[in-house]
Amino acid sequence: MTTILTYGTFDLFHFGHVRLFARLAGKGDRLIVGVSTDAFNARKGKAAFFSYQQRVEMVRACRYVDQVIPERHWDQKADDILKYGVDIFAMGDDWRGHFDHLGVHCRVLYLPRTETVSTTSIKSSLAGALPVEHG
Ligand code: C2G
Repeated sequence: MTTILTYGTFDLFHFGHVRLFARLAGKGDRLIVGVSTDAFNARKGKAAFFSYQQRVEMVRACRYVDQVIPERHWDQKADDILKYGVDIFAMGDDWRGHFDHLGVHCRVLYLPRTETVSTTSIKSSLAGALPVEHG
């Protein structure tokens, strides 16, 4: 069984997140998603619109996701990889290079982001600043 692990805030859950999960699910048998807690987001300098529990509820409801775990700090990844027997650690390519060190434990993949959407662009559009591109 091939287990895949990824992490994120997943605020304003959108099709960019879904497409990432769909691509990851296609590469293995089990997809585990680490959702950043509100406290960790504060350390990341991110203020999510939805709470941790609300974001977990949405991610857990996604058909491609098999398990959701909390992401509480930057350096839990290696422990999680070993704990869950992860074969592939994957992130969107805005993180390219940041997690190469985890290559001693498992394969590390960076997948192209979905460029036509982001939580930031959604917030800006809702604030009346920018139209949300649909592509
Ligand atoms: N993503 C994507 N396409 C988008 C938006 C996001 O593929 N249009 C991907 C990102 O590349 C990332 C994941 O979705 O791999 C989650 O993105 P965020 O919720 O913004 O998470 P981030 O703030 O990058 O936190 O330890 C890792 C961090 O928790 C990642």
